[in-house]
Amino acid sequence: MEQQSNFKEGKIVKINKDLYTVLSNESVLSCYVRGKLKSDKLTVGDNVLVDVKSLTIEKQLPRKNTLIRPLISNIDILFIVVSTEIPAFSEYLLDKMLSLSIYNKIKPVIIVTKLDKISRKEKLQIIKILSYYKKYFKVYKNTQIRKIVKEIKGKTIALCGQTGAGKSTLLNKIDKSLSLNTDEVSHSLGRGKHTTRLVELMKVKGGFIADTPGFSSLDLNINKDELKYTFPDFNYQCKYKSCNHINEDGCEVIKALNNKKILKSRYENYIKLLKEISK
Ligand SMILES: Nc1nc2c(ncn2[C@@H]2O[C@H](COP(=O)(O)OP(=O)(O)OP(=O)(O)O)[C@@H](O)[C@H]2O)c(=O)[nH]1
Ligand SMILES: [Mg+2]
Ligand SMILES: [Zn+2]
Repeated sequence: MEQQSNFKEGKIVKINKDLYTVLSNESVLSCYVRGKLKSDKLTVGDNVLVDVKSLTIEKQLPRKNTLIRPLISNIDILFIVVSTEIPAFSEYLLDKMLSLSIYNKIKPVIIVTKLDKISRKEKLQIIKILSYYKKYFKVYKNTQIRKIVKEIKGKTIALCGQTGAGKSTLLNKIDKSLSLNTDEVSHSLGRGKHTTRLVELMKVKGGFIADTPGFSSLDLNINKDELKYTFPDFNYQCKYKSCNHINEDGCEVIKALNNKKILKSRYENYIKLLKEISK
């Protein structure tokens, strides 16, 4: 019994070479990994058992999910940060991140930034598009901090979105004490400069949040026949249960598309993603 009290459960919040920072209750432990445990299998977000005497990670607890690039586990919510200008609004990246999130059983929350930088006309266009997404997903502006904070308590959250989209800026607004580095976007590149480099979980507003390095590409390892289930707006009963909504007989999704019930760009991005998977 006495031996067992040496072990404490905690969460890996940072990995720097072979040093693992584990948060256990309120204590921060700097740990190494026990030899027999394959250290390359541990990621930020892993729940582990730590021997607090020797400060070694002894055991990895079961995982809920893992995201690659950024490599992180046990995510409950993905804050998908989408910029409206520099980097430009991309329905394709948004749809890709939504699919990835749903496929990994992560609740997606869309957060729109830089609405202050675009013209009234552009803003109306984007708001119209977002009103479609609102039927199926949570959508906030980055100015709606109070609403965003309500999502955080008790959850582990990763931020994703292109470099320069405003992820770190958003986190700084959520918790002013964080003072994360943010940077001007590069105007010649029309995007950010990957200001954030390490993946790290931070204790914020009663939950854990990881600011992540921005990425312009995303690995999509989704099964081709399962992609359709990551589009909640495609939930129509087609003639054939195996229908992939391409050109099958009696496809209700294509019918809904033609009746303008499905956003055209959503359907186009679905086909584009299917092609990307099939490559
Ligand atoms: N006008 C305006 N500028 C913003 C907004 N959000 C972020 N920015 C600016 O956009 C630039 C990039 O913001 P960051 O927060 O560094 O972007 P990031 O997503 O963390 O970028 P990476 O760390 O490279 O992935 C900074 O100059 C911010 O001040 C916004 O809502 N409006
Ligand atoms: Mg950043
Ligand atoms: Zn169909």
